[in-house]
Amino acid sequence: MEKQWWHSATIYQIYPKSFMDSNGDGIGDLKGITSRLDYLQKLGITAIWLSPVYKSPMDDNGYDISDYQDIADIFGDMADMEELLAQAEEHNIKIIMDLVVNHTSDEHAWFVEARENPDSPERDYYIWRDQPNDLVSVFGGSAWQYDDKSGQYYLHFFSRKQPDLNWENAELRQKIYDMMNWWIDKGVAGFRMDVIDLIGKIPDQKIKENGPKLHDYIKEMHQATLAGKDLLTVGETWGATPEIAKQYSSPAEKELSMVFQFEHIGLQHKPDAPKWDYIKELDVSALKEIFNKWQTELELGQGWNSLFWNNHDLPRVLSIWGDTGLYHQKSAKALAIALHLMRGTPYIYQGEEIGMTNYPFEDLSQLNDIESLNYAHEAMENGRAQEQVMDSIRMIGRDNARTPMQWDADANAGFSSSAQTWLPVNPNHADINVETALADPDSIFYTYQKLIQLRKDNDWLVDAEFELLDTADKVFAYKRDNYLIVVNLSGEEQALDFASDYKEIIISNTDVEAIFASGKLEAWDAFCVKVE
Ligand code: TEU
Ligand code: CA
Repeated sequence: MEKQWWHSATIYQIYPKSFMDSNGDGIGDLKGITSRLDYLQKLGITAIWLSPVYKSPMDDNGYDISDYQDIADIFGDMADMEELLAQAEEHNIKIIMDLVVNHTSDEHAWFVEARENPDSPERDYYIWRDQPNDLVSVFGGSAWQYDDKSGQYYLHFFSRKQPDLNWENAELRQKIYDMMNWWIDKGVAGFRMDVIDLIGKIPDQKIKENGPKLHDYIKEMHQATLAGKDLLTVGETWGATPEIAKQYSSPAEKELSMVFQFEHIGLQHKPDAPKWDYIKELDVSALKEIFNKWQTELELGQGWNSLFWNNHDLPRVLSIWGDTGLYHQKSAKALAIALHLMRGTPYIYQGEEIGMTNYPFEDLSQLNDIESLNYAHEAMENGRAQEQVMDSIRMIGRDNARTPMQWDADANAGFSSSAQTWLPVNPNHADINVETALADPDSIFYTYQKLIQLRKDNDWLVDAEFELLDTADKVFAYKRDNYLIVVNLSGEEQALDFASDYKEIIISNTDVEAIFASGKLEAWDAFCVKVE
């Protein structure tokens, strides 16, 4: 396999509204990000995945784009974007853009024209039908919206302000490729492709993801934009299996570098139930099985995976699977060690590296996310008690990941000079913040810093086979090359039921010698040792 820069890279996701506010309007912005590059360089990341900063009415916080080649006013302007690219390069950090091309905003010029003028070429960039079928939107209700002007319905898998694009239209596809090339020419290092598995949809047959032409489109896109360039591309593919992941990410297929697959995240809720029916207790055996499957079935040279616990759509992992009390720091390090030493490209979501947690939301007025708000209204109309609804949102709602980054213990966590931040600052910022983390050599931050460095320095992290070890249920242990990784994914003591000698401690959150002496793992113990 030909080694690529992203095989040894760790990527850091920034949600721009929540990272750093430079002008005191309570909303994060591009200048804010630029002002924090020193911090990211210290962490050691190779690239930033920047969630959308394009022009947008912000119905879905920028995942509803009205102009792909312009910047939303709240974030700054194109000069600020160029400055971020230039400054990031100075800091040896690449920028990966979020590519949202399954849908646009209904305020995009294409859709405005399509609606105004049914005879225009743009009409066919979207999907119109005389009658709706029973497809539903991810954000609740029908996936079809009636348009008075033309007397037809248009398709929207997300909000009604996010009309779906019609990838059957070759002219539209070419416009998307031109736009991608325009960004590549500006110096971006790749794209994270939003719900890319939906672009082959056939609504009349109720085919959403993995439509028959999906991979033809991605191959065409690759030839038109990515071919011969040294870019990272990662497709968001919720339902991918290892076989599907190979189609996207095998170098021979000439499609994408890697995928985000969410099989492990599926353990956060009841099977076949909406995510709101969450399960807080981590099923460690099931998690091990899923990791084992992906690590062994997506073979080296046949595809590439990403590794993540968090993103802007998910709860803070410490609040659902880790510990936010006594073992806050230790569980955060344990989860990081468990994940980062597997094969794949790790992604860190802003604040994860300091152990940020869910927000204690009390009522709907504190929320912003369209998904949570639509769910709340729908569930309450169907008779679900408000307290139950709030309980689900508090655990699993997307706003948990989106509260402002906690830079210091000051009033607004150093995020903004305004107290009116667009989402409230978590009250725990007095303890959990960057300043405190940097001052403590034993903090979660330095575990992440070390894991990032290890990945850069060690080829075994890329190449070595993964072997799951047979251990106590709650213990996740694997071997790669001459390295042994052991993590107690629970708050209870566990037996370490295999004897081993070790040569060198690579990373740990505990006293490794004591573990081998006693044969016992304490709560959230985690380490990697060289054994031969
Ligand atoms: O997410 C895809 C998606 O399906 C999510 O809506 C996800 O299912 C849900 O949030 C989990 O609860 C992508 C983006 O990451 C998300 O932020 C956008 O809202 C969505 O696409 C539409 O662009
Ligand atoms: Ca701002």
